[in-house]
Amino acid sequence: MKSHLLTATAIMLLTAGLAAAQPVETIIVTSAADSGPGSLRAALATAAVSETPSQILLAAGTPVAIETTLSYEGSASLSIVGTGQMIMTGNNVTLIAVPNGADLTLTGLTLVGPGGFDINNRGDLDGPAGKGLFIGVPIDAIGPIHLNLTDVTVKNVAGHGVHISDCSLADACGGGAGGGGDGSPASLVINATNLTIDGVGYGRFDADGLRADERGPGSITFTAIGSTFHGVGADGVELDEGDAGDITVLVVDSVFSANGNYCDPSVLGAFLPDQAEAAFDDGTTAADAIPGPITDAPDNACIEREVDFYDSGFVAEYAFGLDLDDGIDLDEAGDGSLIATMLGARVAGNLDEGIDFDEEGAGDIHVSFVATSAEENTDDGFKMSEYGAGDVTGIIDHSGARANGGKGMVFEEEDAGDVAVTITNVTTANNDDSDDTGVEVVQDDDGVGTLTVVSSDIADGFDVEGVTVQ
Ligand SMILES: [Ca+2]
Ligand SMILES: [Ca+2]
Ligand SMILES: [Ca+2]
Ligand SMILES: [Ca+2]
Repeated sequence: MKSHLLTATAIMLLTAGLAAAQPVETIIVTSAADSGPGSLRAALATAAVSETPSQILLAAGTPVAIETTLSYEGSASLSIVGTGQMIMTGNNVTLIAVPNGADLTLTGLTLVGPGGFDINNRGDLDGPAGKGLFIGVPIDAIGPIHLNLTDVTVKNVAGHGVHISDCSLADACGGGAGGGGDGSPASLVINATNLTIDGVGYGRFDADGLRADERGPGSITFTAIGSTFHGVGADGVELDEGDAGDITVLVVDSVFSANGNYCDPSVLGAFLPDQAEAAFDDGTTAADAIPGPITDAPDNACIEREVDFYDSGFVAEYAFGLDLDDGIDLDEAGDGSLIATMLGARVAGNLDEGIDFDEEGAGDIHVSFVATSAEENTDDGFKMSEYGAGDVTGIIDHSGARANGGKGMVFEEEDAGDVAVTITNVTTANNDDSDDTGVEVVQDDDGVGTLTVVSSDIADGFDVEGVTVQ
C-alpha cells in the first residue's frame, strides 16, 4: 500500500510541475478603446488563438466602454487582471462572454451595465437580456470548468450578473424540479472572493445574481468569501444541479440581501383577480367558472396559477401568486447530495425565502450554519427540503432567525431516511405569527427524527412532526 501511495504522490508532483512549467502568454492592454491595437477586445482575440493559457493585464487608466460583447472564443484558460477598472456599456448586451467553456479568472474588475431596468422597462423584449459574465460549457466538455472571481463587482445588467451554463437549453434551462436540458460530463467549480453583485436581474424574469446550471454528469462546487449579493431581481445566488452529481457550497462572511423583487407586487398586484384564492364544494364550480391565466401583465411569467380538481372534474380550489425569489437558492436533483456550510452569513430582506435548499432523488442534505442570521425575509428564514431516499443532518450554532414572514428555520425530510438536527446557541423570535414558528422539523414516511436543543432561545416555539426533541 505504501508504495502505491508514494507512486500517487510522485505522479501528483510531476503533474503539478508540468502545469507550472506550461508557458503563459501575457498580453498587456494599453488602450481603453472599444477595439483596435492595445484594446481589451484585441487582447481577447490574440488570446483566443493561443494554445497555451493567457493572462491579460489591464494597465491602469480610464474605463473601457464597449458597444458590443467582449467574447473570448478560445478554450485555453484565461486570466484577466485589473486594478479595479470598469468595463462598462450603455447597451443591453452581455459584457464578457466565454462560449467555449474555458477556465476563467477575473481579478480586480467592475462590470457595469446600463441600468434602469424593471418589469415595466424590460430588457428581454427586443433580444436577450444582457449579462455581466457568461460562460457556456460545450456538450463535449470533460472539465472541471473553473471560474475564479476575486475583487470583482457586477452591476446594473438586465440579466444574470454571472451565469455559467452546462445546459443544452441555455437560457430556457429552467430551475429546480422543473428544469430540463442535457449537459456535458464536466463539473463546475466556482470561487468568489470579495465578489459584489448589485442591482442586476431586473430586465427579465428569473435572472439571478450568480447562476449555475449543471446538467449531465458532474457536480457544482461553489465557494463565496467576503461577497455580497444585493438587490437582484431574482435569487441572489441560484445553483441548479439537475442530474447525477452533488452541490457543495462554502459561504464565509457574505451577505444576501433584498433580492427577488422583479415580479414587484406593487406593480403586479393590480393584475391579479380580485379573489386571488378560493375553495369550493364538489359539484359546484366548473373549470371555466374561475379566473383564467393572466395574459395582460407586464410579464405574465411572474404570475403563478394553481388549480386543484375533484375526481368529478369540478374545481376544488385555485390560487394565484407572484413568483418572488430568495437570498440563496440551491436545487439538487437526481443522484447526489447537497452539502452546504455557511459561516458568518447575513441573509436579510429577500422577497421569498432567505435560504432555500432542495434535494431530490437519491442523496442527502448535510448543512452547517454558524454565526449566520436570517431576518425579515418574506417567507421562511432557513428552509431545507429533502425528498426521496436519503437523510437530513443540520447543525446550527450561534445563529438566529428573526421577523421572517414564514418560519424561522425549517427542516423537512420525506420518504426513506432520517432527520437529525442540532441547534446550539440559537435565537429565534417574531417569525410568522409567533405560534410555534421558530423551528420546524418534519420527518415523514420511514425513518427517525431527532432535534437536539442546547442553550437556545426559541421564543416563537417549536413545530415538530415525527421527531423526538431532546
Ligand atoms: Ca455536467
Ligand atoms: Ca444530482
Ligand atoms: Ca439527490
Ligand atoms: Ca429522505
